[in-house]
Amino acid sequence: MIIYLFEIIILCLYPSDYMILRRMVHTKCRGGRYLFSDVERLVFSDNQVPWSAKFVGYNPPEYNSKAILNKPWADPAIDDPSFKPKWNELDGDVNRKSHTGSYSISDGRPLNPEGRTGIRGRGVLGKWGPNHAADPIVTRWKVEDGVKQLKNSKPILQFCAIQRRDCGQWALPGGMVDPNEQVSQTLRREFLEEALNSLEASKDQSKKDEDMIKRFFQNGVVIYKGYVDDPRNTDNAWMETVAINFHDEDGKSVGKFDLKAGDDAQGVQWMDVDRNLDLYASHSNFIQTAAEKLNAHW
Ligand code: RP5
Repeated sequence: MIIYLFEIIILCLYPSDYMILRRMVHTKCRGGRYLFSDVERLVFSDNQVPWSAKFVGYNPPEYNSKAILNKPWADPAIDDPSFKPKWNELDGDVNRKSHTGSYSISDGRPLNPEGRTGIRGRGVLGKWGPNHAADPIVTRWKVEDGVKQLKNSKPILQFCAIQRRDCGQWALPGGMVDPNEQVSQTLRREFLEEALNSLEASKDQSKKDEDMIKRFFQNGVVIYKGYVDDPRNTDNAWMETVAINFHDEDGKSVGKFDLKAGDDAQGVQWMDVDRNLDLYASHSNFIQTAAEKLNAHW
């Protein structure tokens, strides 16, 4: 009740601070050097994040990585005369709609729906505007000698974590939704590639894994759909995801599989779920929601 009253007071007195309180985003894509570059993000205070907040002379540096130029999965440069994107729409094979609703366009560029990031351009991201991903949260209970392990009287959940090759951080085995791909396909493909190394498995093994994952991934619970606080986000390009929990209650399907890192992952493990997790982007928040839904220790 006290927290509720506090929120109402902040909402009435300081609307832009209230937005920050509710969203808790833009911590990982603000300040410091932009990934794989020597460009420093412009530094500013939390209440200057929303576009609605006044920021006289806001003029952040521009960064567009050369590594994505002419890649088949990437958009052309924003000023390429042949580039005529349909913002906020399904643009041919490319989904330019945002889970967050309609985003604004300013000077011909999409504007990050969660506000300023201190850098313009699209950084290392392939698409201007939303870049869509999908994250499988594969969980099982922590069991030792046949006994479910508890902490503070609640069972300990474990999830399948991968170590990202690009930054070394632990994360969910998610990935980008390919053009024309269904989210359900992306979830299966990314899990097979990153956590079961399907790209290097024998044909037989691959087939077995695929069948098992197809069955196991039939019943998922949507944990999150929306904007991701990803360190690659800029003022004009950002990550969005759909995170789905697939839980192996008795540990007899995916839970008993030997995990093997592959593709963009350099490590993989069953990781204990706990509030001290420090994962890539907003992944700790997704895990917290999954733990709460399963009434697990957090
Ligand atoms: C995050 O980036 C998403 O939550 C997803 O886990 C990931 C997708 O990007 P890549 O792993 O393909 O680089 O924002």
